[in-house]
Amino acid sequence: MKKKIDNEEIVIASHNKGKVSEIKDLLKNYDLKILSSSDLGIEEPEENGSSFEENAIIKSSVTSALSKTVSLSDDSGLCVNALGGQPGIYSARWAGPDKDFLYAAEKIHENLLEKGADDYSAYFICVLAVSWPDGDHKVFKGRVDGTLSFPPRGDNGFGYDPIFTPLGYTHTFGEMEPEFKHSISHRNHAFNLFSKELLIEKQ
Ligand code: ITT
Repeated sequence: MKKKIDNEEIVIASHNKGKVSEIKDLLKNYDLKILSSSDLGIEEPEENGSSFEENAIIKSSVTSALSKTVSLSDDSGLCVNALGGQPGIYSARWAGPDKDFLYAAEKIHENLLEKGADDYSAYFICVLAVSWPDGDHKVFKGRVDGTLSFPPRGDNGFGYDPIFTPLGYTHTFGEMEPEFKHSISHRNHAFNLFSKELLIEKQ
C-alpha cells in the first residue's frame, strides 16, 4: 500500500484556474504545500489518451516526473446521453482555442435540437490521478448526474456549470454557491475516495 501524502509538496497538474481553485479548496484541511503547473512553468502535455483515466494519468505522470514531487491531476468532462456521451473527453476542446464555454454550450444545444432529442440528461465525470516520482500512480473516479437547460444560468463556477442542474435540485451549478457545488460535485466524489485512501486530515 502507498504511503499517505502528508506534510509535503503536491503539484496540481492543471492549467485550468477554475479547477485549480476547486481542488485547492478541497485540499484546505490537509497539511500540504500546494503548487500548480502554472506556478512551476510546466506546460500542458498533449492529452492524447482515449479515456478520462488515460488523460488524467498522462497529466499527473508528466508533471510528477518534471517536478519530482507528488502530482495530482483532474481529467473531467460533461457527457450528454442523447449525444452518445459527447463531448466527454473532448469537453475542453468543444470550447475552441478561446475556451469559450458559451459557444460550447450553444453547440451542445444545437446538436440536441438537430437530433430532436427530448432527453436532456447528462453527467459530469471527474477522474483524479495521483502520480509519484517513482512512476507509480492511482486513479479515483466521481460522477454526478443531472439535466441540461438552455439558456445558461449563473455566473459561478466554470465551464459547463451554467447549463447543468444536478438531480434533485432546481439551480444550475453556475447558480450555486461554490462551497455547495463542491459538496455534491463529481470532483467531490472522486476527492472523497482519494482523501480517504491517501490523505491525513490536519488535527
Ligand atoms: P487541464 O487539463 O489543464 O486540467 P482542461 O480545462 O483542459 O484543464 P480537461 O481536459 O479535463 O481540463 O477538460 C475538462 C473540461 O470539462 C473543462 O474545461 C470544463 O469545461 C469541463 N468541466 C469539468 N469539470 C467541470 C465542472 O465542475 N464544471 C463545469 N465544467 C466542467
